[in-house]
Amino acid sequence: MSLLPILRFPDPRLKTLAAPVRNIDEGIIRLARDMAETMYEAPGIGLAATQVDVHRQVIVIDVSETRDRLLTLINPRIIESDGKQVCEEGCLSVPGIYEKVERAESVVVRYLDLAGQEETIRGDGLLAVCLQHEIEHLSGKVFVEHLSRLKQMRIRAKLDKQAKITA
Ligand code: K2U
Ligand code: ZN
Repeated sequence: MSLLPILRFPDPRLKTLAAPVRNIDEGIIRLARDMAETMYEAPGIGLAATQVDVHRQVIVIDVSETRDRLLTLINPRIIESDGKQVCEEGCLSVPGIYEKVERAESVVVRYLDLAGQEETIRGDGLLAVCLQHEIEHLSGKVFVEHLSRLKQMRIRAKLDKQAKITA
């Protein structure tokens, strides 16, 4: 098992479109396992392969209080969405930034599990937010792009300042 380095916004690699997984081989299974380990260690409630600079459609999620309900979704697709909710979001690629984002209240997602079985999951509340947030990463979008241009400029300036201090 290994911890994977997480790309930091505004790294241009975060804008890469992830390719569908055609064959769930040892490499994909190892990637999913390392992503889960990285997510739990961060700690986070979700992680997309894009964030660890692997541009394949794989996400891991665990929104449980007990941190023992891992979901691994391959080639996830939102097939239904309903309602609206506003939730304060964070992102392991945008450390220290938490902003409100409007998203669908509930979603239905079709995906492949690690055994290659087609599954469907309905999520609402935080699970719905996390599913949308992670699936968006696979299309090269980071949650701050939902914010105003002014807010995005302020966030970039803050992260640049942080990077200079820690360099
Ligand atoms: O993509 C990521 O970096 C994962 C986010 C997941 C997230 C999605 C939607 C709303 C909040 C978080 C990280 O887990 S951010 C860290 C975190 C952990 C628990 C609760 C909120 C934020
Ligand atoms: Zn994120």
